[in-house]
Amino acid sequence: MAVVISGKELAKSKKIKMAEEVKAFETIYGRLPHLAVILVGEDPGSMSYVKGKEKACQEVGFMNTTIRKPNTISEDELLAIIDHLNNDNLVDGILVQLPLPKHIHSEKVIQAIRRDKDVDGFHFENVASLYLKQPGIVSCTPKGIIEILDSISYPIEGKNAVVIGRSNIVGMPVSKLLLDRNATVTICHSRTKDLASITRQADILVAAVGKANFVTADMVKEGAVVIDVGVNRNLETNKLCGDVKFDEVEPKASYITKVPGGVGPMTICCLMENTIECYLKHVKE
Ligand code: L34
Repeated sequence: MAVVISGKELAKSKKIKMAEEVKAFETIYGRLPHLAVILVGEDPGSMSYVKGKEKACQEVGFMNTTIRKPNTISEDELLAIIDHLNNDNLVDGILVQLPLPKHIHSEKVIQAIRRDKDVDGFHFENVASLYLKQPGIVSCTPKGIIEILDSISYPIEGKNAVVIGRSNIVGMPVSKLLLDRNATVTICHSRTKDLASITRQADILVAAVGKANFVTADMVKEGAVVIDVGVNRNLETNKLCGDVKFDEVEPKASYITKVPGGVGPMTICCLMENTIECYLKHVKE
């Protein structure tokens, strides 16, 4: 029987603390942190996550602008919006919700966001800072995963961490963060041979594959900590599920996160933290 770590509850308590801080900020610095979110199109997942971000901004007391555009928007129009937000001194953070429609070059759009407003931590310089252990904005999902492990005071040092998935958004950065905590990290992916023999060595197993029910009980070591990063949406039922076959993996794990209610809410919580970080740089300039 595992302890189910509630990312939702953890995020809730962290947001209450942030709301207190933010209240004080207004008196000290004369304005509130401001997060701008751009949502292109009507992907049900993206719409839901952006709603979550708006709600979190309300909860912590940020100013929030969400710009919604149809998926017919051109790359130039989108770049013009970013340019405008880059130059708005009252905007601290800019986030373009991914994925973008195919006719838009996502990387070009993401890199157009000023580094000091890059609350996602996707800017080349923020990515480089992570790998060179320099100060910078760390992207929200990997940061949230580490906060989840810290919430149970899990001693990461010396442990075997296995990350399934090598994306720039989750797999790669969370691997680096775990390595920085002195875990022995193995990154697995679609070409990995005998995946289960590797994942069975994991004290910490991070599933960021993007395939429902991908991680089964036979892949998990007794007593492992299992972090499910999957956001797989059943388009018919609109239900969200993770990468882990929860019912069979849970009895083997010592700690486990669930989808929904696990990593997702912590992603949003870390977005709030990153916005505060950018805001404090701006008001102290
Ligand atoms: N630019 N694009 C950018 N930044 C990000 O950090 C994201 N991500 C991913 C998709 N695209 C992005 C998110 O915000 C995934 N993601 C995200 C954020 C929040 C939640 C899930 C994914 C979340 O709150 N999930 C809830 C359930 C919400 C629902 O039911 O729709 C949960 O409890 O898991």
